[in-house]
Amino acid sequence: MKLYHAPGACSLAVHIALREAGLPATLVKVDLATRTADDGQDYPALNPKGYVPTLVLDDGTALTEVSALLQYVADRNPAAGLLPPAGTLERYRALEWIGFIATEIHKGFSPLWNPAAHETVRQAAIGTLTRRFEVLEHRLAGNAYLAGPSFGAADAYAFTVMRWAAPLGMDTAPWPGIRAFLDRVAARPAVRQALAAEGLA
Ligand SMILES: N[C@@H](CCC(=O)N[C@@H](CS)C(=O)NCC(=O)O)C(=O)O
Repeated sequence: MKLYHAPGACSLAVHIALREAGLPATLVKVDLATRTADDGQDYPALNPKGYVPTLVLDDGTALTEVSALLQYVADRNPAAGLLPPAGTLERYRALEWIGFIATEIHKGFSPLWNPAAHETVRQAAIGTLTRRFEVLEHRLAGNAYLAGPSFGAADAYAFTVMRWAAPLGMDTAPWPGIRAFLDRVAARPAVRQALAAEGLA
């Protein structure tokens, strides 16, 4: 497989999941400003959405969207325990967290990434994200991981997007559960390897 990614972007969640699942994948860096890929691939032709991540399977099929890719990776190696079996309530609970992270937190950060965003828009985004962070904090105050007793796909995604908070001006000091979660996940060997491979260690 090949993972088209940008260092530290949401593609990191899929990268972590691949390493946690022990699935080999070649990393290909994409320059998001120019939409060019390091391997010379015409990236918009591969993924007309233009953004990362794209996972190219061994038969050449391109799959996109973090939520779908996390499920794909988890299902390639169920023994890694990244997601509970399909059809179980635990699976839906994990998908509930992945959906929350994707739509409420990942996309909630969008105005903070936009240098042209007006200050009122930025402050509104910070207000909404603060309320979403409270949901995470409530869960993580008494639980090591989001969707179950052990690390899973939702945690890879939450770790990835919550890393953006401090650099985007949202100090995580008010949320000790989130801070401890970030430290806990960052200490995992697969996560350390993923961060190092993306030049983020
Ligand atoms: N819905 C997409 C969102 C992906 C996304 O937001 N990718 C960002 C990086 S985190 C990106 O590539 N942005 C550049 C762009 O949109 O042009 C997914 O879940 O995969």
